[in-house]
Amino acid sequence: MLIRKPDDIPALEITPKADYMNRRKFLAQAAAVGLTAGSALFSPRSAFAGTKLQAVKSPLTTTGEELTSYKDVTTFNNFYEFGTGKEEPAIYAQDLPTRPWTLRVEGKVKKPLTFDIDQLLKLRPLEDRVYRHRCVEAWSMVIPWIGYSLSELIKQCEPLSTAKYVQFLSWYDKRYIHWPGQTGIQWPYSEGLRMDEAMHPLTLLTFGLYGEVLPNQNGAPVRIVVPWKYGFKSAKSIVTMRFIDYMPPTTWNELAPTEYGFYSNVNPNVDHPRWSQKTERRIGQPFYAQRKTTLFLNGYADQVASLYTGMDLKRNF
Ligand SMILES: Nc1nc2c(c(=O)[nH]1)N[C@H]1C(S)=C(S)[C@@H](COP(=O)(O)O)O[C@H]1N2
Ligand SMILES: [Mo]
Repeated sequence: MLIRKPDDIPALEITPKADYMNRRKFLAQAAAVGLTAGSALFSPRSAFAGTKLQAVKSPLTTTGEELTSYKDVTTFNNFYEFGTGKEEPAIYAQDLPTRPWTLRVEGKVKKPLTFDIDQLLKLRPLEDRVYRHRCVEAWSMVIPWIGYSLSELIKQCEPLSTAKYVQFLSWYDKRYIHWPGQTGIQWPYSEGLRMDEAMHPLTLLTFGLYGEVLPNQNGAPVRIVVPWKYGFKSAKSIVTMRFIDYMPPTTWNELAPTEYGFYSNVNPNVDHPRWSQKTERRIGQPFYAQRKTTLFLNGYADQVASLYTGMDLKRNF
């Protein structure tokens, strides 16, 4: 993507190795470039950051993979609301106000409900689930998430039989967006799933990772994780879930429809128009071990291939 950034922030061109988790150092850097000067918007790092979450091991966890380090998981991110550089969300997402937070369920449901985040956290027992995470940009990670199946929440709302898709809308406040207008993205970030995909037990309503609440840059306080699809299907920091009878417009599909389809199932046999999807680079691995063969449906074919029987996955990419 061709994205120009303001050139008045050279001090923030920090190496991805820098320790952004050190709040005080960050504040000093921010102050040095005048980020906090006169800014009422700048809120201190969430009081919830680092809070432990109790979770039980899930039978749906992925085994046999080495976990990507906490540091890589939390400093190499895509979260365009907070910048387009991989290292930017870890800095700028500290502004994300994660409390109070509500998730509104609307549209074609018998019970349109608004859940407070703390209510959502207690709705079902939290599970530890390791998933492979494959970005459309051909890199991957292995992340120990915490959450419960999205289907558990959906059931509470009793969708009508006319609900065919569910749309997820992310938090959006233009006062906090970094370099708004420069990505061409229409905010809020929008994603969607077909109803059967949303109801699949692997689709995780996610509150944490590595035993604690989600760091802001990973989509605090609640996000979706769909492990057999490219990462962009997994909307972060969601505030609305809308049940609808049509395929919803989605951020990346609207931006570049020939490059990003609605389904976006991980598929090594369907290349992106500008690069191959046959292999991936596993973040954090030594150079000689980084290249991995990409697996059909990201290795989850046994569980989810039946959702797509009879569908031409080259056309429905
Ligand atoms: N709201 C929102 N959600 C988003 C994105 C984003 O830019 N905004 N990026 C997506 C992409 S491209 C990926 S790969 C994953 C990255 O999640 P992670 O940073 O927790 O690894 O989040 C997805 N969800
Ligand atoms: Mo991604």
